Amino acid sequence: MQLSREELLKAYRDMRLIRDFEERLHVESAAGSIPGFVHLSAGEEASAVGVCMELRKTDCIAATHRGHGHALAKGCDVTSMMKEIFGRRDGMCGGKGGSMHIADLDQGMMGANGIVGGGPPLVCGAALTAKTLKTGGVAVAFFGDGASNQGTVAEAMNLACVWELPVIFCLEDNGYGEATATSFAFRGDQLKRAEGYGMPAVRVNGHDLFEVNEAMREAVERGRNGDGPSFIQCMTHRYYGHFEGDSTAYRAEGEIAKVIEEMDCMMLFRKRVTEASLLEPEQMDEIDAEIAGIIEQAVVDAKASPPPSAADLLTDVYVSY
Ligand SMILES: Cc1ncc(C[n+]2csc(CCOP(=O)(O)OP(=O)(O)O)c2C)c(N)n1
Ligand SMILES: [Mg+2]
Repeated sequence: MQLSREELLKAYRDMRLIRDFEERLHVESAAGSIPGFVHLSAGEEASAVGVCMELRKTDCIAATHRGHGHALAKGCDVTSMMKEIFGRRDGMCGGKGGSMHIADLDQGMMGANGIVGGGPPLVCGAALTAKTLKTGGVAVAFFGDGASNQGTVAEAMNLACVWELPVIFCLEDNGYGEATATSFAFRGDQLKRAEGYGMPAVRVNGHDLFEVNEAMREAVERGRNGDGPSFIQCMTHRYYGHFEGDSTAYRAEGEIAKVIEEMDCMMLFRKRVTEASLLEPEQMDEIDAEIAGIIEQAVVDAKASPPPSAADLLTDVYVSY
């Protein structure tokens, strides 16, 4: 099915927003402005956006430790996220969570997660709620190739199949878990593994928004129709190190430069929509300029925002119902 002009513009805008957000954090992190660990998802925009553009606000996602892109694609506020990552009191979680704990339940963003493989069990809960209340909602778990070998992921997949939950398992396979190449950690076939639990599984080019989106449309339809979970393996690459400060000595020389030149998701998208006369280059240039301004302002606002006070340490300790 053809995406509308509005959907295409929104998809490009969201990918640009994530790319600029991450590139700016790369600079700010090197300058020492950001406390704590930062994991960037630049290069992986097409999977976050291609998946989230099919979701309603009330659908839930669980992200990973590399979760900025997922949060932005799900509709989380840019400035509030920037403030959170800078550890400021007005941040999305009061400046107490930082990059790896961004969450906004109003947007269906259940959280980034410092626990690798922590997301899939969480979304089973959200999906069970949707199924029980018959809302027609779905829930998405983003997780990495490293996480895919965690017991939590296996259990979540099995449970989702047995209970026929409307879960979409989105594996972002970027070829590495920290410094370990996937071939050192896994010898099987991800699709066969997912199919073994009893759900349909598909592998897509994670740099191609259209391929990701098509797979997601089918998966969402299954979920909303009560036909249970689905698995999508997005083959992708992260452009920066595992974390900011990583020397990436484990990469071959020129490995990422080649990916950027040959299959960058923004480049592929622009080529596809201009060749097919779906969008004008100028429309995308305008978006680029608009997003550059938004990111600049978000950083200015984050730097001007106060840090949490000592008294804030004693709040958010217990949940109040
Ligand atoms: C339960 C758990 N084990 C180990 C770690 C340390 N750790 C953090 S990120 C990471 C690699 C994750 O790789 P992958 O799932 O492929 O995600 P990617 O970083 O490639 O996006 C590991 C082992 C952790 N945070 N949690
Ligand atoms: Mg990985």
